[in-house]
Amino acid sequence: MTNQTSRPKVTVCRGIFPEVLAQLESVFDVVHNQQDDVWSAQELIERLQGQDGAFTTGSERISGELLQACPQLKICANMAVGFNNFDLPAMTAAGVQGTNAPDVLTETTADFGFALMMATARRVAESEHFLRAGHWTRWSYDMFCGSDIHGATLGILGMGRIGQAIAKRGFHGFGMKVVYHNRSRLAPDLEASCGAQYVDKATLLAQADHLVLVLPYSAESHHTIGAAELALMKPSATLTNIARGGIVDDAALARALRERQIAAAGLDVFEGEPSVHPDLLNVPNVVLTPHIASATLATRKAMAQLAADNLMRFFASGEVLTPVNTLAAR
Ligand code: 8YV
Repeated sequence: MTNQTSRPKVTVCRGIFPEVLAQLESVFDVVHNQQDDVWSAQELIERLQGQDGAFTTGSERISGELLQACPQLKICANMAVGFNNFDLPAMTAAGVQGTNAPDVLTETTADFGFALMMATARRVAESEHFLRAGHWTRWSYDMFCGSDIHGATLGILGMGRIGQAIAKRGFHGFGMKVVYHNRSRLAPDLEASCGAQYVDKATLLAQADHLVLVLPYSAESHHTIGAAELALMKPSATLTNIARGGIVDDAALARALRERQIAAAGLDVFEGEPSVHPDLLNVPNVVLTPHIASATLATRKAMAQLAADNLMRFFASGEVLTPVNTLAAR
């Protein structure tokens, strides 16, 4: 469909794998950002004006204001499964196709969620800091005692593909009891494959020894875990967030950690990231990672390829592989 005179114009908003960029450059006129600058909202508008498509990551906010300023934009392909950076109603109203990058990151992200939960329960980061600081001078019977994963109760809030993959690890690999809460209950065969039992949110909070958050961010899920929810958890419990910043009230969590209302937390995502609430930096019983749950080379390449495939398919045929909105027929 594409030829030299009518090649669609596409902006790739962040640095990406050179081989994926090369594929895009073979069919589109590309504005790229291989220096990987983080553009302000105004700079993003300027780079998207006159462009037909955008390759975005979770860092680029596609707002109503941007869509108004860029009326020729037809598609935004997100290199992320989450798409809370899209104002989806505004995109749909403007006839802009949105796509995400699901499935290719499920197992990798579940691996990381499990790793972060284990590091949190077994105090891996805290004890490493102790060792590096030269404080390890002798063994003692209760030094860095944490809590068990095997046989414990794993609580999962948000039982989509990643939640189910974490549940399977816990149930089949570690003999955990798995309880979950989700907007909708899974079909019985899916519940059985995860060994998971559906409970209401209060029961989940009260029963979980290790609570993992894997729900999408939206206005409704803002501060799903705040002071009131933390108060329902066991003092011995851990909380792991690999979902999105804003699902947890970070100030309330820092307080709960400092006061040992819960034992520990593992956080890969933060409100206002890459800034991290200063109180979280000052409590020892938290493992902090910089939004890397999907970060293996193979998975990041698959995510970038899927976003690129969505763009190439769209401009070749009008179809996409992984839409997040449905446009009225044009
Ligand atoms: C991305 C993510 O690395 O896919 C998601 O939703 O949170 C991560 O895997 C990040 O959003 C960058 O696009």
